[in-house]
Amino acid sequence: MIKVITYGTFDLFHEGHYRLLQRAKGLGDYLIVGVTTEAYDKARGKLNVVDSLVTRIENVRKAGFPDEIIIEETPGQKVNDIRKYHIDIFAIGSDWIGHFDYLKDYCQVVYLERTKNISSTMLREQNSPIQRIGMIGTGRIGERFIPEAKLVSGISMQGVYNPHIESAVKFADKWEIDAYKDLEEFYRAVDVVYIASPHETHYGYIKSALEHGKHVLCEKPMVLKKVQAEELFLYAKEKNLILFEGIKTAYCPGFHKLLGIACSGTIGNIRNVEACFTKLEQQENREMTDSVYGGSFTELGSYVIFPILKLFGKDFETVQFDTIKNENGLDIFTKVSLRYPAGIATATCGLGVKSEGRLLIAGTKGYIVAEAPWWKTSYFEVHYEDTKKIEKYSEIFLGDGLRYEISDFLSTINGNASSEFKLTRGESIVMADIMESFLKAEMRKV
Ligand code: C2G
Repeated sequence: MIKVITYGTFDLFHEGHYRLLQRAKGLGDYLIVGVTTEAYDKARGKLNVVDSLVTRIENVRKAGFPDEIIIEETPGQKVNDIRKYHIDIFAIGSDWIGHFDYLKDYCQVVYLERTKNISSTMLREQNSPIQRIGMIGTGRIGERFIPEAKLVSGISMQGVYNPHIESAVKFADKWEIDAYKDLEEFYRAVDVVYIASPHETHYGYIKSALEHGKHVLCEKPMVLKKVQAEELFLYAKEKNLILFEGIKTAYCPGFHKLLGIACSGTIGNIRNVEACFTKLEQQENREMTDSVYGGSFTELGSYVIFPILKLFGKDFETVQFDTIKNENGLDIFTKVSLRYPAGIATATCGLGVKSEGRLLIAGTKGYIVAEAPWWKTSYFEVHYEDTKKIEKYSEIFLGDGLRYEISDFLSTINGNASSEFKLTRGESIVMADIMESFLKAEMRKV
């Protein structure tokens, strides 16, 4: 009996897939089809798969050719599967020519001609037209956003708005996009808006973008007042628009793995969370000189408060701030203590003091530790009383990580997979509330 194996995502199952499976089956007597998991597709950079694993398996089964369906979870799995299932032929579409020649050491490798003019990408684009994204602000984060956005299919970078037209033109030339100095013209040219302007301008821009019927992804901290966050989320809801706060950790696959383990009972009941993020900043930068909106907490506070809200929830009993200030009266180091009914948490951040920058989650049975840069989680450990027992977890984190946030924002717009649980409106509102309390405690005239 000749055994054949093939693999694929088989998203939005189409004729190309059908014909591939048909010909793969025709190469032998028994066909095994490996269907990729969501985590594996994310890890290999396929961020916009629409159908769930169950749906994709069901579609492959219904095609009628496979004798057996397996799950593909890791890149090295093909070699092991070929040995395990005593495979004679590995078949795959011609878009992969050469890529799988290394399998020739184990079985025959056949590249089947790809069916022309049909692909999952094409169907995704038909179902959900390409979203033209426009960016407001041309700062450092904007520089990081564009290369990441290019990796997410389904959106295209249209242009940038900055009231300082010279900055907009310079930025637009560099990235080969359009520069707009007129906001109305900008809104006419784009479908969705990414806001990366100074913190204090977020509220105004979000409101006007929503008024113009645009979905919005806004950099953290989205706003610095609770009522503003409440008002904007309500307004977005009324207008049936998506409003996302861009805290990239929230959308990072490794952080989700960590949250899952922390909440699974593995370390018992969580009693203490300590999150720290420090980044030494140049004295002359805006963050160190803007005496109203600058300082370490407005800059980095969202990152360190976020895991605490995820693990302990929104209902803390007390919140207390301690700061060390520079000569401009700005906090260069801030410690926030939150008291919950069943636990305590500290969020520490600094722009003028360097610390180890770790995330520590302590429970009644053990603790989880993720070292810096835990906000781009790719590795963490679980420790227990028995010091010899250490569980190690790693997860892919590609590039600057903004691609995960952009991809989740896009799929929410397209109504495919809701990612809103990753950072809820309620959590964003509490975050704005904490920011507001901080600015009040610092007696800043916001
Ligand atoms: N295919 C095809 N014709 C098309 C589209 C896809 O023949 N018009 C083939 C692909 O070449 C592949 C299979 O259908 O052999 C599944 O395609 P995808 O769902 O895009 O999966 P892919 O990313 O190619 O999976 O381990 C995973 C595999 O390495 C590749």
